Amino acid sequence: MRVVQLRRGRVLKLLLVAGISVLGLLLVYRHYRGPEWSNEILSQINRAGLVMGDNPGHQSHLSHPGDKPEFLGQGNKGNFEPENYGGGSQSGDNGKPHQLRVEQKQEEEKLKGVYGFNQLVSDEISLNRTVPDTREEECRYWDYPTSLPTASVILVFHNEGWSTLLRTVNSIINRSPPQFLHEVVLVDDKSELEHLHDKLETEIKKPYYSKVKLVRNPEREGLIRARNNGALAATGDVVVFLDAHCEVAYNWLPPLLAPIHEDRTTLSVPVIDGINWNDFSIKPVYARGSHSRGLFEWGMLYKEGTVPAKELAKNSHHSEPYNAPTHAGGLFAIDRAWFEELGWYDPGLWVWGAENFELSFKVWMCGGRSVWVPCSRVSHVYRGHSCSSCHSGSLANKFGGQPTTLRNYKRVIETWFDDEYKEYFYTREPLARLVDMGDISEQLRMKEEKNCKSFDWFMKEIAYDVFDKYPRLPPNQFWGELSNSGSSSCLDTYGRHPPGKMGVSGCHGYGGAQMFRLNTEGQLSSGEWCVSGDRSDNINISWCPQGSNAGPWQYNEDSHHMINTKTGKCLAVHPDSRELITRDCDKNNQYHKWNWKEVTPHWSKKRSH
Ligand SMILES: [Mn+2]
Repeated sequence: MRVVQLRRGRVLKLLLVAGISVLGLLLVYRHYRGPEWSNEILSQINRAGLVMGDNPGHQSHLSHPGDKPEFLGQGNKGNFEPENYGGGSQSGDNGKPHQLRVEQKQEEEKLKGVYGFNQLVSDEISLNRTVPDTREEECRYWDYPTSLPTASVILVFHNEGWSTLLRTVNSIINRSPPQFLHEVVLVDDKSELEHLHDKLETEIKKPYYSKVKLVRNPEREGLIRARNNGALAATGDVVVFLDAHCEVAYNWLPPLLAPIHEDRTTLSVPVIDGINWNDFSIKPVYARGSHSRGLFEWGMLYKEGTVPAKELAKNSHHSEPYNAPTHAGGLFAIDRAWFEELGWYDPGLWVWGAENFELSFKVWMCGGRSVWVPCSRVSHVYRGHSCSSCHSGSLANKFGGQPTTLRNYKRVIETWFDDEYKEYFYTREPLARLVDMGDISEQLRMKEEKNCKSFDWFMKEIAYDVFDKYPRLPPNQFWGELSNSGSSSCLDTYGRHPPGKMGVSGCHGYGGAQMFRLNTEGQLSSGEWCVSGDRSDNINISWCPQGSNAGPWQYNEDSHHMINTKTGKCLAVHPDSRELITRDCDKNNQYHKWNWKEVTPHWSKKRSH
């Protein structure tokens, strides 16, 4: 880890050098210990980090109960509102789309392939373009406390485009009250692209970027650990994580810091607007005036739902922050010391995935809260194109082909779920039982030590709307691959999404698109999708009915028939076309017979024994 730039006094610089040397040694030590990042090492790194953050008079920010934002009434502009919104006539100003010229087509396509979005369009848009004010009008009329905590905004990047990265930084510097913006910490997760080396270091030496500091991971860590590194290097009161291809909007920071100022155990989340990957226009993702909040289904896929009326009733204004069980993961703010108390992100999580749940669960269950903040807006580029620079590369080798996301889910549910709820996860993801999740004793110890509440409490008090969409799962009657006797092939979704047509293909034994479950209520599903049982011959992968686990399928272990009880017909394979069809059941026809077989993937624990 190398801190490339920090503008401080000479004494502080010396302290820094000492701190960094210790850090460097620890990182080398960690490097030789391999991928397991033990908490012991983490805490040592942290002590070194505190040397770096030894600002005179610096204390961690305390809660100020009752010191709340104040609504000034319609038409009375708040204390941190800008004079103007939007304006300007440069390319992309006001979040308008930008068009390229015909002769740029070749270069445009090349860069799309590298970055996953239209980098050439981004390069032609000013780094300090104006954006639309997508907030509800009420947001302009709030005064915020003037003694808010300071923020370290942390941007993790790997092979980020030049202009998208710097536009993120510019928007933060231009649109944050300087007294609250302590620093912008760039964490380079071992990028290969040329412009992110010397060129970037030279650029951020310009006085305009005096608050920007650059930390480089000595090896590729993935998003989760890279963020922990950023939080360790940060010296502000609050860490604000953003993706490195964002643009913050007008008066985004005070509303995000205010709930933390009031209660330091708050995790606050800005509302995301979309930056179009192709023309870089900025549009709201959510319908105007609507409020959403983060949920999950039992396979731990991130979901959102409309905020229940019960939550909104707790506020006197529609623009106020509201409780949310979880968040998408990319953008949020948390008090740095509280984050540390919670053990940062579980350092045993690999690469990407489940870290948003882990943090939300522990924040809520261990005495804090999480809110979404409608008056804090950040727009984000969603990639719309495959990209060569965003591949995991060396990361994949590092973890020996193990399913890192599934492993992360398992760590999180084994730490935070009660037994009853763990069963729902394993029902939804049977292969997770076979994953080696590593050691979670540190996480369990923290949970015990902080006397954290039960998951049942969390589900009943905070995430109760999860049940409306995703009720408690009944057990699987069968799971695995479903092979047809006549054709010797397996039921397959081909990885299609609803309402894609399903079929059969050669049985491969890896699960994936051939992995199915039949529950005790007749629902036949694959991942989060269901196998539809309509009257036509076409068997489709379709959306499961919301709020129900029921379905029409029944497997007869004697006849080996898979029967649709609505139509009374049997699932079958056409002997000639090899299409998936339904027919009147015939006990002598091998093409009407199916067998369930549990799969054992190559990475599973069972095999290695
Ligand atoms: Mn992103």
